[in-house]
Amino acid sequence: MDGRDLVRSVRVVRAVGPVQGLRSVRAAWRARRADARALPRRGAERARVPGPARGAEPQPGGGVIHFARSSLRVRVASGGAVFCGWDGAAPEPSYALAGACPEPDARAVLEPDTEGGWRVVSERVLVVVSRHGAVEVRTPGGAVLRRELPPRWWDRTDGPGAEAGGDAGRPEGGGGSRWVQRSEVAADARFFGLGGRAHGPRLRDGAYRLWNTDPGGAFVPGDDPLSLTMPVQLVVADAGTHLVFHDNSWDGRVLLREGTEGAGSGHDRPGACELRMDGGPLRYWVLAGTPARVLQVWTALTGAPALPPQWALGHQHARWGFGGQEEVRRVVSGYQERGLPLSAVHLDIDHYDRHRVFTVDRERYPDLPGLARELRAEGVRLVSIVDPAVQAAPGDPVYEGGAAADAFVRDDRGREVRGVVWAGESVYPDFTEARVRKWWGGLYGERLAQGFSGFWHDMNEPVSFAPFGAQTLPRSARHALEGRGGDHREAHNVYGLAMARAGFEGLCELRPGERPFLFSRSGWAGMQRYGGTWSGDVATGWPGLRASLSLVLGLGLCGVPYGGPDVGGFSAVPSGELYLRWFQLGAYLPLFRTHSALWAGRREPWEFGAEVLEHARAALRERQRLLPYFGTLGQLARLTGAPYVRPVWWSAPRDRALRDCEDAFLLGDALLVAPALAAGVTRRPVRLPRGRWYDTATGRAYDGPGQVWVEAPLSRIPVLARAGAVLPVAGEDGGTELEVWAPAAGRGGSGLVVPDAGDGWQRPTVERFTTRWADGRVVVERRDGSALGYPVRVRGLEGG
Ligand code: NBV
Repeated sequence: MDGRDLVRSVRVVRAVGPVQGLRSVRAAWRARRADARALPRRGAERARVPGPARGAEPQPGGGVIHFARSSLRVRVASGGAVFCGWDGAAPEPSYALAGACPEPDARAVLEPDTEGGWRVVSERVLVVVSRHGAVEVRTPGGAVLRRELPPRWWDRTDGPGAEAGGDAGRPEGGGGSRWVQRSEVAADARFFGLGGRAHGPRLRDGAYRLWNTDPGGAFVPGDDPLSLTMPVQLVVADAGTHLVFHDNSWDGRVLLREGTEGAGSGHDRPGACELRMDGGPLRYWVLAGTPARVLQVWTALTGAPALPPQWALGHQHARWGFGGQEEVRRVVSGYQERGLPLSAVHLDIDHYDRHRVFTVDRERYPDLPGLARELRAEGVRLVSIVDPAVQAAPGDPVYEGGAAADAFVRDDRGREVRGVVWAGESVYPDFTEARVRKWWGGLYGERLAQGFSGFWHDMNEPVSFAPFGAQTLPRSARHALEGRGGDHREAHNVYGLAMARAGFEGLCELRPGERPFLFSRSGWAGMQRYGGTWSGDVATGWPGLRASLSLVLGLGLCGVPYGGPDVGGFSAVPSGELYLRWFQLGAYLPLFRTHSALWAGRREPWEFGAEVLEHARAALRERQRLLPYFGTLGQLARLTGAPYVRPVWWSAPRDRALRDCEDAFLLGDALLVAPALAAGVTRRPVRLPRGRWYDTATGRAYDGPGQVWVEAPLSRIPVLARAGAVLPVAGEDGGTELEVWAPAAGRGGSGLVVPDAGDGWQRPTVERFTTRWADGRVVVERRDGSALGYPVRVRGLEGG
């Protein structure tokens, strides 16, 4: 035990008390012993590289290239995504892929290249494989997007996976060998993604771990990893944008180094990425094109984002420690009395009976279904936290049910793995098994009967408190992994994803007419199929506010569009100014939720004085007005993969100044939001993409590209509208109207509207509008020529 362990022990004991603290020490020892017993020690290893190419076999979409000591499968799928798999790795099985692997593109062909290499030529990308196994992905025009150097493996020579040279006999996909792959990208490239990172969205030089981790208390930029990592990088360069996804859930590290340009001297240093994995297959996908195109192909590959019900786009208020149903009522009345829109209240673990999942503390919540009904009648839903760990308490129905169903993770000797969480000694469902997901999904019936409408998955990295060692399950813990069998080294990162699947599928069965609303702290590539996410325990403070934006932007680029922070920060009492600035940012993010820790004060907008209340009210009303636009963006995210919240370079990835801009974002196509991210800000610079932009508060017009200074008084954050934009907003009477921003002279504009069709599974209709100047007036029309169907308000005329 070192000093850090000691600090951690104190924290664990403080969190769960001395008895559980002692249990957590025992659990940590057990985990250490199990790992020592069950996992192979790092013994003798032999380094291996592919060696020279020996020949190739064409296959649909590409082919297999044989090297002296490995093989590489290259397959271009319809839609243009390129799959590369070494050592026999195939695209499936995969936790990330949405369903069947896309069909190969029959037109992509494998051909011999110069100097003994091979190439796969397809419509959107060219893949060139050198004689020694370097792989270049190029644009059809020949510009190199990414160069992967030949990989290197370390094969065990004294146990499973030991082998002589050659590809034969090696476990499919490379099994347990460690491996490293280095790649180069253009000198001007910028890296984004890797899941939720607090110090982005631009990922600077450094090491990023791929291991979902509860940071254990509040996190700040620089803390890494957090709860939601994924091996997905979006790389943006002048030559083009590409996404690379290493489909491997094992622990790993990504080392990034941005390149440098030699100012025309010809001495550019390329950007570099090194991926080191502790095991698992070496297989990856590369998707190239514009950012919009890349996200569209990514979404086709890994699944369309679940559409939150309309109410989940309104303001939500959470609290750890409401105290009971009377207080919930008081808070809701507080919102109503002050004319503050509220759409949901979230109950944390304190509403459980002694912290046990799927129970209710009946003393504090004697009639939860009654409360839910009452609130629902007033337009407010209840959302329940759901933790995966189940208290190992004989007689507890959830525990007994799970034990009878053989649902819990076991160790190498077949005993239940026991960890410690809030409720005490606990067991963990193995969500990597279909029948366990089914059992767990059924438990949401109890939540629905209590009147809950939505679900908030927490602690699903998964967490087990530990004074030393990893705060999770032992790496040797056994998992079904859909029948393939394996251990926690492979299952850890997909645990939250598989839990989300269990909840989502259960809810679909239990309440087939309504779309589930679910968001999850941990997850992995593809989690958007089941729901969204939130920041986790972001530290109260200005750096935490910045981290909030970084997380939402980064995850959007990894295909998870619905997310948001704990407004006000999780960990401490914010100043009125910080709270307000957070609130104003939150109002433009998909999940708009106030939340705090038990000890961190309150987050109701009236707790910070009259001035903050007035400005928070304005932010809430603006959010309410924008709900039809948020609804449209949610539908478009589902249809196209484009996130609600996009970096300002989204449509101009070649604009380097935009690429480096991290303090503003596009909300859909129409709006550019520039939050106040530091104390005392009253004006701020804003980097504009090309075209005319209107300050929505003053109507003043600015012309991009370039940087302008705009007012950012305490009462609001700057929001600019693109000239020619058409967006749906709620009118005074609650009906939808079109807000149209005057196109620049001689130009036109357009916008999409996807009307709210209710909270079920109705197929959306996409309505397209155009706008233009005619005879000195702004004219708005439906693209299909039919009647407009909405009142129109033209803005931006006063700005000139
Ligand atoms: O359930 C309590 C908290 C929750 O409020 C928070 O949002 C989660 O991120 N939870 C973490 C567990 C412990 C936090 C110290």
